[in-house]
Amino acid sequence: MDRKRASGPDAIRAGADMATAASSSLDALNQWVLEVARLAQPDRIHWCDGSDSEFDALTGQMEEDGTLLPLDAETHPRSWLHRSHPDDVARVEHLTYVCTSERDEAGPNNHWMTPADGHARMDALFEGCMRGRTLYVIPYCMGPIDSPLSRCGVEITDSPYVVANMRIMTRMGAAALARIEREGTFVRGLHSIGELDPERRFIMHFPEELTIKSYGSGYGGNALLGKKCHALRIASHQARTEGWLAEHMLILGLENPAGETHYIAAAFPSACGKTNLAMLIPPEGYRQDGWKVWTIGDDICWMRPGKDGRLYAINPEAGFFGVAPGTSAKSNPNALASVQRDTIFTNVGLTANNQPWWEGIDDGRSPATDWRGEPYDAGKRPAAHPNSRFTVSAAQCPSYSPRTEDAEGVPISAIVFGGRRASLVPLVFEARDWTHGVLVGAAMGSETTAAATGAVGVMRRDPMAMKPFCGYNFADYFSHWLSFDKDGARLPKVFHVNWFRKGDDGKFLWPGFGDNLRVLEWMIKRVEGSADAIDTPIGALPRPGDINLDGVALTDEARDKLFGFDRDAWREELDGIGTYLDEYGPRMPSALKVEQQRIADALSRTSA
Ligand code: SAT
Ligand code: MN
Repeated sequence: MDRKRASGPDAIRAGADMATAASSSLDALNQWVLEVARLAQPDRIHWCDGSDSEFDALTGQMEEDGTLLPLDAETHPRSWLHRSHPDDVARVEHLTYVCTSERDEAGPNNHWMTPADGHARMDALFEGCMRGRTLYVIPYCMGPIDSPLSRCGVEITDSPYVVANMRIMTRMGAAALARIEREGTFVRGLHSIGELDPERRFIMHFPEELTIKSYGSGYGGNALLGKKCHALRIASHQARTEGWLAEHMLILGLENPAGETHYIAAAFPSACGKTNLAMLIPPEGYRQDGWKVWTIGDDICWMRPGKDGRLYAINPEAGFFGVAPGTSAKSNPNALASVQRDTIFTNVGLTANNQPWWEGIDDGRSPATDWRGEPYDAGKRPAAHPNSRFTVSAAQCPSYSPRTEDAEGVPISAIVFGGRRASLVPLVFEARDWTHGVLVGAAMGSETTAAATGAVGVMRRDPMAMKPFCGYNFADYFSHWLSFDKDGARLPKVFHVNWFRKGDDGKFLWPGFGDNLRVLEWMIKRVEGSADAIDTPIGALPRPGDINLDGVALTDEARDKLFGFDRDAWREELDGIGTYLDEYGPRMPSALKVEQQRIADALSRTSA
């Protein structure tokens, strides 16, 4: 153990002497660890170095105490199932707070408390909560360890499951600690599973202090603090002050037959197919022609303008925390191939042979045990929880792009926004310029999914898919987006897609999955200036002939709905968007209101 680092009861006692000596960032880190230890009273402190032996020791210990169940070692080597508490299976948006000194800083899009109230509430929960437990200190880096776009954090947790997941999802351990020592700043994330009591659960953010406190949940975005809490809520705040963007977007590279790769960043709400799109396998004909999709990230994208005026993006994460149900050899063969080894599954079902199983895996096997560990009974509950997940290193994905490690990031050619919209919204349209693109993102709507607790299938506005994740007032966030349109900027084109349009019979009209490449191809050709579209008030729409539909059988209804727009229904939508923007009061940038009015007027003109 490095003697600089506090560990064990001696170090806790030594804390008082260190209080005045917090000159370097490691001293500051030490001091914070000691403060937390004094409050939470752990039996032990363990500094994570991120090594294989540490991971083996942790997983071994979790196998022994039943936290992890080893899977069939032949078919799924070094892989486990974790069953979370049945009341702790998704993010809890109603218990997630942004604590800023001014309420308006957090905005109507966030639950708010003063920082003083937030700390008081959380510190009371943390008091003595780690008695009998080990306090783990996890230094981590979000993004390639040597990238100027990356940012570091330290999570303190009492959950070894969180440590194991953070090791897969972030660059965790010694290298991150060295960068923290060099840089001096880091995001502080304090986490305890507490009693896993939904009545004693809060996820609080203190963006002005670059601090997170999370109590009472061991699940995903509530507990792996590098993910939504740091890389989106805190990072969006940092990005605003430092001139970059922290977004809920996948990043993929689309390589054409000439060997040129365009990078696309795409925002969809949780559980709307980001992982599938990021790992897309082109349809047969495209594959033969030489098209290829490269995966950079499936959930989070940090972007900033480069010297040439283009936006450059990195994936701050190192792994995927993907939704298991629906993942199959047909829907996402790359994801399936990724999770054959070295994977932690959470809340999936099991076959009689201890292999992971979920609804939609469609490989002929059947479940024996459900996600709660009970014998599978189709009448009782699904085998896998709808929000069950796999945690796996990104490098295990067959389509993993070597550019993921690029310190400078990849240049973005197109930004895509998309929601789950059963009606109204066509397959794809292109925004006429950046301001229109920002409005398209701000107006995004989507039906809710199982990724958060609460009703599923309810349409809500989810601007840029950031409704649960923007760490400050949406009105200021839209202003920040607009501010990128300045002299010298060479901004990406902005598109909106809807893979989820349904016909009168309630069935999806677009085949989706690999066939989404046809839409991406059109986008890239628009970027290159080699594809057609017609201008409409809502944006530039392809005609069916502008997109390669060879081999896709579409009914007349599908063609009409996927490639057309209903002027009256869109007039109503624009009214709804206007009302939504007004909810943000005078902070809402006037440019967005002007843009909304421009489109509403164009829709009202019969000749437009
Ligand atoms: O639970 S997570 O926030 O990590 C996953 C998601 O909801 O997107
Ligand atoms: Mn997500």
